[in-house]
Amino acid sequence: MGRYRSAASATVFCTVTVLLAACAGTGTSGEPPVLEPSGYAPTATPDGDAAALNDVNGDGYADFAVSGEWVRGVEEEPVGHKAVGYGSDSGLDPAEGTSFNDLVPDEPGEYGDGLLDGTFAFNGDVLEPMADLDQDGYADLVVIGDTEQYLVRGSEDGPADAVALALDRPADAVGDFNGDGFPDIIAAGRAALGGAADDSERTDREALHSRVLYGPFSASGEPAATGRFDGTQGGWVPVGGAVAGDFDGDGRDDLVVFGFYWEEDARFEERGAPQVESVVYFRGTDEGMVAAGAVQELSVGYTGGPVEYETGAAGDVDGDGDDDLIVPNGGVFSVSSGITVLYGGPEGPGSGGEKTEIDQESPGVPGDTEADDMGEAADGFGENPAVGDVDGDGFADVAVAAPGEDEGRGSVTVLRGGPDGLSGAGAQRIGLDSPGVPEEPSGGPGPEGGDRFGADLSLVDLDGDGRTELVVGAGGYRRGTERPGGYWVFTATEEGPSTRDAVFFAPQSLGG
Ligand SMILES: [Ca+2]
Ligand SMILES: [Ca+2]
Ligand SMILES: [Ca+2]
Ligand SMILES: [Ca+2]
Repeated sequence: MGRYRSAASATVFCTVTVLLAACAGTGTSGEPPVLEPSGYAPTATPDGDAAALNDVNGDGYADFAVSGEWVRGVEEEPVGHKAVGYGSDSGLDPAEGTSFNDLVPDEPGEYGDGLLDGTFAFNGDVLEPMADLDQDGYADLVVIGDTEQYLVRGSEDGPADAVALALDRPADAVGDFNGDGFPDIIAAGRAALGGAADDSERTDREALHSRVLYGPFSASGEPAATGRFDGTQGGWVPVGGAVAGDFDGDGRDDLVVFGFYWEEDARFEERGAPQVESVVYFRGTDEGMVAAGAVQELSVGYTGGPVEYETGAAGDVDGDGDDDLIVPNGGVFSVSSGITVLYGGPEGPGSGGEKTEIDQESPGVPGDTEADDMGEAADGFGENPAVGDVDGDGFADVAVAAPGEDEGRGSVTVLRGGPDGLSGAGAQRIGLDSPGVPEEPSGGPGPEGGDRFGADLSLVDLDGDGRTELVVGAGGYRRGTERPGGYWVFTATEEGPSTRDAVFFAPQSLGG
């Protein structure tokens, strides 16, 4: 995130997806870049700490949120579960979590349809990072719904209360978009709004514009100011997702918006739609979000067929001070077959040097490139990218999933950043079959599907040592006849995430 810069000579920035504690460290001239927070205006944190990103209970350690639904069996309603687990000097203790199911209304059915019986589905309806939006020293959670968004306020005891935000559409990203040091919220205009796709009679296309709620927020959820920008290209391009990061390195977060539309959609022709682009860059400025053109390497424009990209992640993998954009080479209608890294620069993503593409065949990338019964293309290598500094060298690293690998058992690969950007050199693969991973592989082929290890992924410094732990979710993880799903926390060492002393918990057991 743009405002997280070193107080010393190092010029490495953190991003919204790099968690605060990942930025902890001491910058010293002449040494490799070290990440240090000096970002959001100092607040009255209990321990005097300047920032509280992801620290929901204000104890100085970043925390982790679980959000999803569980279907126990046939004809049973899905049960939602939202909880926070807390970091500490020894990492995350699943027994200490707090659920906040009672603070926000359920949206039953939205994610439950199509779930396998007895499976856990991650629905990702809590925005990352968890930032201190009301500036009381505790990170807060933004819970996303179709038409209602909630600010769940942190406290010494974790999630304390929830207030509704004045936002009638799904929130997409948290970042400091106007550079005043206070985190803001953007709702770009998610596909749920309809847009061109299902609203042929709509005349008020301005109503489909993207919204910005500028912080700081009051205790009752009132933003300091609000703004709008045309993130939906006149309402014609519903949004599949958005990634925030300071791609031009000016200290304000920017936004890459991923369109969600079909080029073949007849309405584009019939109703006289303008030329549209699938992936667009918006620059954060003092005056609001300003359209700065298509992301050329990704945009399929008006004639490129169905949009292939879902969303990605942002982080400074080459340590030059500009956030870089990491995107799976796949999308809503196809599994990923690798990732593309577009380096940040003065003109945004793609203007900071030649792009990097990494797949399972790239030098240094370990793992199974043999096709199984479902075919190698079903691996989905590159999905769910997460950014953090796993080895504490000051360069952001990237974890990606291949949830379909090995007939659905799944795996996770950690790729290292460095002065030349992201590469396969030194990459690590972790799966349920890796030595030392607690709990045995349970899934595999068959109509019930596999574990899908890597279906959820985060890099977060839970023990505050400057290296981000790897947190992996597997929604299909089975115990006996049920699939409660599972999470594993792999502690980061100087060599990166280690399977030694890994912690396992079932998602719905966090916080009781
Ligand atoms: Ca904490
Ligand atoms: Ca707060
Ligand atoms: Ca910027
Ligand atoms: Ca960079």
